[in-house]
Amino acid sequence: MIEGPIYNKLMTTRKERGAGFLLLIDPDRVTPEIYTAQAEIAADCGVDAILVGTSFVLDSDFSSAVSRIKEASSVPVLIFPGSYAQICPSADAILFTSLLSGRNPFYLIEEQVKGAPIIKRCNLEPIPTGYLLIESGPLTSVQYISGTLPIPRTKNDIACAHALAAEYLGMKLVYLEAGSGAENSVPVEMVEAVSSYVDISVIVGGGLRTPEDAEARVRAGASFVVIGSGLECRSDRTLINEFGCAVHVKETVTI
Ligand code: 1GP
Repeated sequence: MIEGPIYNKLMTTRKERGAGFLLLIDPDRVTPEIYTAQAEIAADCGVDAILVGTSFVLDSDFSSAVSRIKEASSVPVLIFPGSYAQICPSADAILFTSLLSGRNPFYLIEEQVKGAPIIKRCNLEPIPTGYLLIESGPLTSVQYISGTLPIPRTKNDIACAHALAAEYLGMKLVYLEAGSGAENSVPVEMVEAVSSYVDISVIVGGGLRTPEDAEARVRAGASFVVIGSGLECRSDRTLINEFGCAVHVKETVTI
């Protein structure tokens, strides 16, 4: 598969800034006023791309949320889908995920088969991504909704084997996911083990509450970190900026 412009842009970011800062907006949790404000200030605050996604749509109109975010933002907007029903044309790209850590055929392949023709029709750039759920404490929404068991948080060898399978299946990214608002984020040791084991870029997200949490994952080898609930309901420039500085380790000025 030919690599698309958004994937290439992400790779350039990783190279030039040390790692990329991905802001997750969940339109089920953030009001349109807040997410529009976040999208407007994203580029100035060091956000490299915005992910828009939710485990399931409650009362939000997902497609118009993506359009509003895209209109307000000058950084790429990627759909991070909870289901094929969230595919819409106004984004720049979509993380075409398969929940490889689970054994539920619905999230391994069925959603993808339903979504692929819609992605083509919408002319979206798909970025094939192996999605691995990592044990993080109390049951998270994504575990509950997907009906899958996460990889035990101390089993680095199992996480590495799944990540390598993603690479050998031709996926471009592997996402280590603790779950939104997770009590415990993906352990630094696991990020280190997986990042040094595979050649594809590693995304880490879920429960990263502070810039220090994010920086520790980058120092361990993560190419991208995702911050959602750590910023939710806030369009605080200072805090978003602090996450950006922490993630962009190549730009950090050391005295
Ligand atoms: C969830 O990894 C993302 O899919 C981000 O998680 O909301 O906990 O930052 P948080």
